[in-house]
Amino acid sequence: MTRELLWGGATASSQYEGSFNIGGKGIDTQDVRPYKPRTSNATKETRLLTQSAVERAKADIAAGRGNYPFQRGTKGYEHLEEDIAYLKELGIDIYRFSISWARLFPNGDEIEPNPEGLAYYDKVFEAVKAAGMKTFLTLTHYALPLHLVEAYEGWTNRALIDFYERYARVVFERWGDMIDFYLPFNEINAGYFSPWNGVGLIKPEDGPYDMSKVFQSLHNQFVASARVIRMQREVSPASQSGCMVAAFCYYPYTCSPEDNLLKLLDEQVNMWYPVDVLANGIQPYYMERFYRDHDITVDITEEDLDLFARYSCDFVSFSFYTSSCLTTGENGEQTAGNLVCSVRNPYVEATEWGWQIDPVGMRTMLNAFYDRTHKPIFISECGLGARDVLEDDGSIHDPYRCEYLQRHFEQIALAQQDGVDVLGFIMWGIIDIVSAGSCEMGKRYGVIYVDADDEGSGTYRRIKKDSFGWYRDFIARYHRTGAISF
Ligand code: BGP
Repeated sequence: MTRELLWGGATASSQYEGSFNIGGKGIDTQDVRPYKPRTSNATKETRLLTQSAVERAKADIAAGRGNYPFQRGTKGYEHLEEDIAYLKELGIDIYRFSISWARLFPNGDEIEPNPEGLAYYDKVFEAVKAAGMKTFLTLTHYALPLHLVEAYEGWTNRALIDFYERYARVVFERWGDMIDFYLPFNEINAGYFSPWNGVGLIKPEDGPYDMSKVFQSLHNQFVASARVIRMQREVSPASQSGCMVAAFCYYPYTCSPEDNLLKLLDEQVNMWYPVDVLANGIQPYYMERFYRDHDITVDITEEDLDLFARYSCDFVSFSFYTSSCLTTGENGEQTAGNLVCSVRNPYVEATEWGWQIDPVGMRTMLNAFYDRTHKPIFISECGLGARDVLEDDGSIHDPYRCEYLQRHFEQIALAQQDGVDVLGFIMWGIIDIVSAGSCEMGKRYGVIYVDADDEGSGTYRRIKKDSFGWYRDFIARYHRTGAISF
């Protein structure tokens, strides 16, 4: 029997809310990321921050200067009621959003939460529920209180596990009966590729990250995930717990045995490692070799392993945007992708940002995740980042986004026929928000346009794109007929 799917849309606090220093909120790791034009090769400075970059940002904040897009997001904090009304009109079944840890605990290590932060999210949960939508909560979506980076060195420090469980307990004790699905972390594999976003690690000024610190941080986040699930099952047993990774749909660039082995080995460390720990409840064998080969030391206790075995998640989730070709050779043109770079695949098209459009990859990933975990799967992010144009008559025509969605929905239907237990699909960036990777406004994902640019200029008024009506009608037709159809 094929499950009736839930159709949704997503935002993330740091990319959407803005009001970074309003209502008692503390500074977080996203507030200090500067905008750099993508044409410059400085974009790494926006993603992998050094100590000097953090100091410069703090000085800019004190002086009220500089272009830090996550400080303003797309002003969701001020537009809450209006935006929820749009989502209700859209008719989505479920809304994915994240709580800003620094809004509840400005420094992250306080004992008591910030009352203004509690009051804000009371409004959010009430508005979502009043609109008849289910909630899909991301407990933290890349935004770590900056104090935890500066005073504790981010997730390298096991102390963050206790701080995080304290924060999560406040969330579930206050809103647990309104949390239908949740993720302890967004893309918990990102800490390897984006240590600043993923695990709050400052990049050394003159060299690479200490990989023992990176993998200790990942392990500590896995322990925190399991501790949160243990607590949630006491406090709010009806909520469904998930683990989420960025899906890396890898293809060997050639049929050489070495390229094929590379695909398997890279998939293990880049994607399956968190899934095996958090969904399958094991510390996977292959990490021993990886640690040995890279001279990595990670402190893993018997108690940690017992937590993994006893508190694995209820469902599995991934973000899917693109696929990547890997090769051991030097052949092939490099291209970009979500979190990693790879070789250009001649069989698929790519976006202006180099992200390859591969709907069949969605079906491949759904089968691969279900095959590995035998747990229901929620697609928690998928969407098309594009340069949408606001016409003189106030319309925005984005047929390319409707086509992207249709081609991916067709593959979800095929995966269901394959026997994969799919829970639902959550479109990324249901409303235009700041790009996590590039800090741009110009890379738009939403079915709702926000009139703002990379420098923060604009009215921030909301305008429905053509894709708004397309998605609204698709969802209504699906629930009327029980089938994915166009
Ligand atoms: C994922 C993040 C999202 C979102 C998405 C799109 O890694 O979980 O926050 O940003 O990527 O990426 P970008 O915004 O860089 O286009």
